[in-house]
Parts: sequence; structure tokens; C-alpha cells
Amino acid sequence: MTPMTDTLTICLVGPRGSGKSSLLATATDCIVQNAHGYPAELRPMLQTISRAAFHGFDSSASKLDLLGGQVDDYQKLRRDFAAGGAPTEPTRLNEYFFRLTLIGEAPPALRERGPFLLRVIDAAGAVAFPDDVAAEAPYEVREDFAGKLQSAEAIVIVLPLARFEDSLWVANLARLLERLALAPDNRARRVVVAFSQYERLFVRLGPSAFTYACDPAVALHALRRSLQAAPWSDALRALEGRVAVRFIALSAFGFVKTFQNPNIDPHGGGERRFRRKGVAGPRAFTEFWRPFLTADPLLYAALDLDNAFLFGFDQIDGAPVSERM
Ligand SMILES: Nc1nc2c(ncn2[C@@H]2O[C@H](COP(=O)(O)OP(=O)(O)O)[C@@H](O)[C@H]2O)c(=O)[nH]1
Ligand SMILES: [Mg+2]
Repeated sequence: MTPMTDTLTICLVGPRGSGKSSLLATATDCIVQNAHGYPAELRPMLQTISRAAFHGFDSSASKLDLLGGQVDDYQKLRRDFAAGGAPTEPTRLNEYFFRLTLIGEAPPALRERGPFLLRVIDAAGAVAFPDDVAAEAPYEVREDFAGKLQSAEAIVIVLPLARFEDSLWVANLARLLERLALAPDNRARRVVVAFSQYERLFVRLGPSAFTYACDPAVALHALRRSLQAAPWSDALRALEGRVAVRFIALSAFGFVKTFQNPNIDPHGGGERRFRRKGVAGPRAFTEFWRPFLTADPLLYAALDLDNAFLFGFDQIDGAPVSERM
């Protein structure tokens, strides 16, 4: 029997600078480096494909490819991140297309399924919250985004873990969630709240940092603390039942390979990844770079498969971590 092809749309939303593009840019490397939270035996493979391939056309010369969403668009995003800069902010909605295949041991429910074709929409900060009063994006772009948000099967909300009090986007997020709850025709079945920049919590721990980060109980504790201070979490709760909600802490910068400290340059101005001195080009940044869990929101969105780092409200609300052990 030929496996059925599943296609789905995933929307990345979140305030400007929250790390949406970095999350996406590092997702394929996260999988290649086996830096996701799923069992290694699952052996997921995430490849970029063209827009035409997503829609089931073979020809690479298809008219659809002229609309963008080409394989190269993702490689550019990835290269920009690898070269040490932030991915350049797109002026319109950027769409990226992937084929997800499980080549290892899939759990029973997934064995007859796949490959999964994913469309991931990364909106520029200005449109990532449709109601943003400060949005500079043209009306059509925001309308387009609102429409795609409605038609997405999964939504990944990216929020910086350490910058929680910022008020404008807190209001926008609550509105976005209410809109999702009220819209009768929205297709969202899964929402992942991804707290980015997780490595920053561990900057003082040196080489022990990675060990702590890898403990799901530590992640749960950090997520609980953040959610206590989040006025929008009630709006998210209202979605539950109709939508599966998961929380995860992750990091595009990640932890330095072999040294295991957070991948932030202690001597660099601002926040920069650790860079090998005397080495030029992207290799200076990528030599020791290992992202942390950035593929998991996409894998969960596509597969509806949990792992030890994905938490639902039941776990967030559950007994304190210390009492569970
Ligand atoms: N410390 C830290 N900074 C990050 C991380 N990921 C992204 N950033 C920084 O956050 C800023 C915004 O990232 P970007 O992906 O462009 O955010 P977007 O506007 O939501 O797409 C950039 O300056 C990145 O260098 C991370 O994992 N850790
Ligand atoms: Mg971006």
C-alpha cells in the first residue's frame, strides 16, 4: 500500500525579534544533529522542497515556483543564521516548504502515514500579530496573513523566555487567541507555545549548563514560572478541548558542542553566538554550534507526537516538580 501524503500548514506567530526566523532556520540542523527531544530511533528527515512539489507538481519549472517558496529561500535563511547575523526580516509573508519522513521506527499510529508535506509561514514582525497597531505592513499582507492563520492546522507562537513583561504584544497575543477561539471556521488543531532563548537561563552554569537544560523537570519549572506571569494564558486555556496546546523551551543558539556551555559569546557585544577566533566565514559560528529542540514544534505540529520536553496544561498545572519525583 502506498502511504498517504499528509499536507499541513503551520503558522509562526510572535512579536518581532522573538526568534521565529531563527527557530525555522535552525530546525533542519537540529534534526541532522539529533538535537530534538524525540527518540533517536524515530530518525525524522526534514528536507526542503519547492512550492510546486508541496502542491504535488513535479516540474521544477512550474509557474508556482515563480511565486517564491523555493528550496533556495530556506537555504538563504539558514545561511544568514549560520553566518552569525539574524535572518533578514522579510517584507512580506515568507513561505517555506518541507517534506518530513520518518525513516526509523515510527510509533504504530504513524506507521501507515507520511510523507508529511509542510508549509511553514514566517511572517515579518510587523504582521505576526494581525492587530498590531504599529504594523507597517501593507493592508493586503496583513489580510493575507489573517487568512492563512485561519487556514493553518497548527500555530507555533514564539515568545522570548526572558522578556515577559513587554506590554503591547501581550495585549496582541490575548486578542489573537480570542480571535482563534471565536472563529468558527478556523482549522487549528494544535498550538505550540515555544519559549525561545532558553540557553540564556544557564549562562552562569558554564559546562554544567547543558546537563541542566536536558532535564525536562528544569524546563517544566522554567515554563511554569513564565506562565504564572502571563495574562494571556487564560485565553489559551479557553482553546483547550478544541485545540491541543503544548509548551516547550528551546534555543536556536543552543549549547556549544563538547564544552556544553550556553552558546553566547561572553566577550562579544550584545548577544552573539560563540565564534572561533581566527576562523573566517560561517564556520567560525557553526563549528561548535548545536541548537536545542528547535525542530520539536514543527515535528509535534506535523506528527501529533509528544516527547519529554513538550508539556500540556495538565503538566503545567500539576504537582510541583519536586513532589513528582
Ligand atoms: N540568546 C539568543 N538569542 C537569539 C536566539 N534566537 C534568536 N536570537 C536573537 O534574537 C533576535 C531576533 O531573532 P529572529 O529570529 O530574527 O526573530 P523574529 O523577528 O521573530 O524572526 C536576533 O538578534 C537573534 O540573534 C537564541 O536562541 N538565543
Ligand atoms: Mg523573522
